Amino acid sequence: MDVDALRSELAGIGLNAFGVADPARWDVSAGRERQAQHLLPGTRSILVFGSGGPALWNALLDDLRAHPEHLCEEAHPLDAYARRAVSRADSHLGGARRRWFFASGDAELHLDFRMLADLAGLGGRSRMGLLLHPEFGLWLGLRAACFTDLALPFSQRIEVDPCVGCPAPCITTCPGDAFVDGAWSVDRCSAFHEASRRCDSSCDARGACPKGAEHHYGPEELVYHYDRAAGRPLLRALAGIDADADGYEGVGPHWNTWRKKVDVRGGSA
Ligand code: B12
Ligand code: SF4
Ligand code: SF4
Repeated sequence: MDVDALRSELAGIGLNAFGVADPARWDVSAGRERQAQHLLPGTRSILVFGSGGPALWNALLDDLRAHPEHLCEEAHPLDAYARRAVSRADSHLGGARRRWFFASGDAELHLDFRMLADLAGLGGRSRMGLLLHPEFGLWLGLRAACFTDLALPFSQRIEVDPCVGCPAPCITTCPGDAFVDGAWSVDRCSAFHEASRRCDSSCDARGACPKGAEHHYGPEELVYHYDRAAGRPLLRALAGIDADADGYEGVGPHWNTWRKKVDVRGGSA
């Protein structure tokens, strides 16, 4: 078992943010069927992996140029790429008992990854409703978590509010009036998406955050994450893949229907 080798292999493809959460703290807030002892009896640590900045996207582009079938055969190629990388690197955990979960919208079982990453010390809770990482700011995706019986030292949680002292350009820049009492509201933001196409392919509020601004995603990656219908053809073009070869259309994010598709709580705590 070599957790450092696992970390370093995954960091090499852009899963460059890592922390270890205490399952006992997770169990306090997770719904009953999401509690560690239910997901993997004997869990002693939860490893959490995120991707900061554009590194994962760039690694995906390299992979698709070499293996176009990875785009053509996957509805969500970035998520699929992260899963493949995890399944290759998993052997570093040797005989440890473990169970992996992913943050993708089509995961079999949804866990609240913002909460997991918070417990694993990856960042603090921002006004944007996103986890704000000390280095990558809001430019952090959460990708995978491994519940394991390995006893590892837990990462230090970031208790301080990452937005303290900031004049909050996120709020003043937002064209959709999506903040209520200084915090992002999913319902206000979704209502604006319903009424206007202004935020179809980007979020000005997120883009205005000064923290980790140097890790801002590039324009193509932004379109891919915010507007899959436009982002998928763009990804095909970047990877040099013909539209006819691609078996999928880009779909999502589902601004107004996600509550019907995603349940990360799974019953009361
Ligand atoms: C459904 C979903 C959506 C829905 C609903 C969003 C929402 N806020 O819940 C829609 C489609 C609208 C959406 C939009 C976006 N999403 Co989204 N989404 C998800 C998904 C799949 C599940 C989230 C969910 O079920 N929420 C429902 C409940 C849990 O949410 P809630 O009650 O509002 O949230 C409570 C808890 O999260 C809790 N909480 C407890 N501990 C902590 C700790 C911290 C640090 C935070 C921030 C919150 C938190 O606080 C909230 C209020 O009580 C997750 C992946 C996952 N499995 O976690 C990604 C996820 C949350 N989304 C993400 C992102 C980046 C986005 C977008 C920017 C779009 C995009 N394409 O990139 C936008 C804007 C989101 C924003 N400003 O919050 C990232 C967040 C990364 C981060 N750094 O925090 C995630 C983790 C996906 C990923 N792979 O990284 N998303
Ligand atoms: S997507 Fe648009 S409405 Fe929603 S927070 Fe971002 S800028 Fe505001
Ligand atoms: S702009 Fe300022 S207040 Fe808004 S999320 Fe970033 S740090 Fe927080």
